[in-house]
Amino acid sequence: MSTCNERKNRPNILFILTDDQRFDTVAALGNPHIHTPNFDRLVQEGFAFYRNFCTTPICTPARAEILTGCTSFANHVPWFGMPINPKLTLMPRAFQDAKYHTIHVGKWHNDGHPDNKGYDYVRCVHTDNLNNVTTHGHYQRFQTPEGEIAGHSTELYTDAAIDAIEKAPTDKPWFCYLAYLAPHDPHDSPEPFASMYDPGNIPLLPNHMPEHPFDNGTMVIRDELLENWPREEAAMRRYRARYYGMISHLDHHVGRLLGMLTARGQLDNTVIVFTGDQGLAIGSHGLLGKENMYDHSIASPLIFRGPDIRAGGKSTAMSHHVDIFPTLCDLAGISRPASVKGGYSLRPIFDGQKERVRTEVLCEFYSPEEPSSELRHCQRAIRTEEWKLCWYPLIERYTLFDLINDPYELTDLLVPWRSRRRLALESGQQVWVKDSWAARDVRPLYTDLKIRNITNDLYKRMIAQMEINDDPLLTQNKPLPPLGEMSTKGDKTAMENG
Ligand SMILES: [Ca+2]
Repeated sequence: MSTCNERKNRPNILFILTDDQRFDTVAALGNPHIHTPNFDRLVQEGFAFYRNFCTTPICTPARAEILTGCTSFANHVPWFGMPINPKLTLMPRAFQDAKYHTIHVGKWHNDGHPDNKGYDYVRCVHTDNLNNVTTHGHYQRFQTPEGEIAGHSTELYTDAAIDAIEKAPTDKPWFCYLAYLAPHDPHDSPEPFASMYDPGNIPLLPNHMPEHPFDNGTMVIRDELLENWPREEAAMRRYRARYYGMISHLDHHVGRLLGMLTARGQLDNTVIVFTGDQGLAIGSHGLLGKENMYDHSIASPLIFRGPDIRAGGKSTAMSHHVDIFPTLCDLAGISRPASVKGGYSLRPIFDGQKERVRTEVLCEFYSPEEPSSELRHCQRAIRTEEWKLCWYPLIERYTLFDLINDPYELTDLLVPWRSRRRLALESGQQVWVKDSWAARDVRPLYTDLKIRNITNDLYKRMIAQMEINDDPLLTQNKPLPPLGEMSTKGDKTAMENG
């Protein structure tokens, strides 16, 4: 019985990470156009965060944030191919040190190999720098000690995770990091998922635009070149239908994992975490990829299910990838490594003791214009629960969005009011016009004074967060005040009148 009690106190951990999955691709979280019964079950039996953010919305940095519990600034991974700061303790190492049996299955995409990153058992590493994989899209072939395996990545990784869990030692808990390659492109799910969604029945996203209104510094990155400009409506419906097919296929295999845990009697002693590395535009704002500061790209779903986690709980509080590591330490009852500094345990939110753990999130993007050109800081954003201010240093432009009244980020409140008003009157509906934000003005209309106060407040918060994070842009090209120099007198007057 002592073993039983110990296991009860130290739950198994099944961490499910998907690739490029938007926050709004779970039916139970409000998308009536997608079929995700198993993700829905996790929502119903677990606790869901509506907006979970990363700092840098591409694979390698977002994964480094999860693995280290530190932001891209602290873990030194703002771009592909950069090694994680070696002073930081990785999540699998922390669980291995706490006598967990640690398993990695699937996509790695950080420096080195999971073989020497704190994992006891490793299978189906994509892309394996030990060269035991061949791949054509999602169809992969791996050499394993048990022989060759081949098939769709989602199916292979699920099989490998189930096998690894079934083989895990029974005298200690296990930690399984299962990183799917789906729903990343190419969107080649097998039938019946490939034809599950009729493009004609998929409505355009509310923030569909033929082209992004201005150059954000990352317009010709790989992901943006997968479809033509302007983004044609039929092409975007087709793209999304195939993407949704990938997600429903994933969901089916997550159902197999839940079935395996149930059959083994481990479902109620396992903490299941489901999240994605970052989102994807799939036509929103005229973009296809995730290399931007909009919520569709910086956010992922985040769901926890397990002992001591309130079933059916939901929170609109902002969470962050760097919160996952401390939350899992908390739920497993293991000590948090000293290097895990960027995040907060979300357990007080599960328990109803706190409504939020953070009041703002700083996001960034650092990329070359062309694959071989130099890296440049091209995007920054400060996001609160209500507002988002973005800074594009290459073109010295800001945008401001009201996330409560304009959750699709359609109306840049820093575009001169008359211009927006005229365009809305002319069009009579939400339409896109090059380098304008022609959405109908959200009501109530804002006064210049209110916009000024909010913008200046967000600017100060952005600079403060950049200082906390040692953002190199502060010394290279410090963001200018969005509305010109802020005088103390002007601010005071604004506050008094506001
Ligand atoms: Ca990704």
